[in-house]
Amino acid sequence: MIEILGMTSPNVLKLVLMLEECGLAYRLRHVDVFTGEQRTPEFLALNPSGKVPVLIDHAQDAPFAVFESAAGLLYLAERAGRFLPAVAMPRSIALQWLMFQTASIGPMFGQYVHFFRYAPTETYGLKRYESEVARLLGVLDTRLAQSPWLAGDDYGLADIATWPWVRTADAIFPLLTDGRDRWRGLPALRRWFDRVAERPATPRATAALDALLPADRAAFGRADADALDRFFGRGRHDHSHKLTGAETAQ
Ligand SMILES: N[C@@H](CCC(=O)N[C@@H](CS)C(=O)NCC(=O)O)C(=O)O
Repeated sequence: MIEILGMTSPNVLKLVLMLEECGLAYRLRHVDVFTGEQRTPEFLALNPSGKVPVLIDHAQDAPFAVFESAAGLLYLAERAGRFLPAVAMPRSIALQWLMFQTASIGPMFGQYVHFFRYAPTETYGLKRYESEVARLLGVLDTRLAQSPWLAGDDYGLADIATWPWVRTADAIFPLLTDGRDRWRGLPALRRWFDRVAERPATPRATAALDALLPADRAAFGRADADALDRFFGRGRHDHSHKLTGAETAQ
C-alpha cells in the first residue's frame, strides 16, 4: 500500500494521477499545511524540506518515505515499470521534460499563484512571474505542436507532472481565463490538456484530490494571521526546525 501525505495542490495531484494510471492501491492522508503540520519533527523526519507531497511505501520491510513529487513519480515508474522509457536517449528526453516541469513550471507557476492571489499591493513580482509563466506556457505549446506528448510518442512522467500545473493555470491564471478567448495562442497545449483530461485515470485522480478540499478549507479557516505569515514565508526567516531545544530556549 502506498500512502500520500498531501493537500489539494498540483504537486500532490501528480502522484495521485500516477497511482491511478498504474492501478496501484493508495490512500491519501491530509496534511494541515496552514497551521504548520509539515514543520513538525515527525513530518520533517519524512521530508526535511517540510513540504507535501510525501509518498510512503508501506510494502517495504520498513515504511519507505520519498519526498519531492518528481522523485515520487520516478519511484513509482520504477516500481510499476511504466511511463519512463528504459532506452538511454528516449529516457533522457523524458527526464529533460520532467526536469523542465520541476525546475521551471512548478516553481514559477507557484510564485505566480502567490503574487496573483495573496499579494494585492505588489505589482513588480506579479508582472515578473506573469511574463515568465506566459513564456513557459509558450514553450509547452511549441513542443506540443511538434510532439503528441511532452517526451515524444508516448504519454509519460513529464505529462503526468505538468498536467496538474496547467490545470491550476486554467483555473486561476488570467493568462488562460480572461474572458472570451481562453487559451489564446496555445492551441496545441489546449489539445494536449483535453487529451490528458479524457484519460480514464484522470477524473479518478482529480476526484480523489478534490475530496480533500473540505479539509483544506477548514485548515485555512483555522489558521491565524501568524500561521499564515509563516505559511507564506512573509515573516522573519524561520530556521526553528534546525534548532535543538536548548538553542530554542536562548
Ligand atoms: N518541489 C516540491 C514542492 C512541494 C511544495 O511546494 N509543496 C507545497 C504544496 S504544493 C507545500 O507543501 N507548501 C507548504 C509549505 O510550503 O509550507 C515538490 O515537487 O514536491
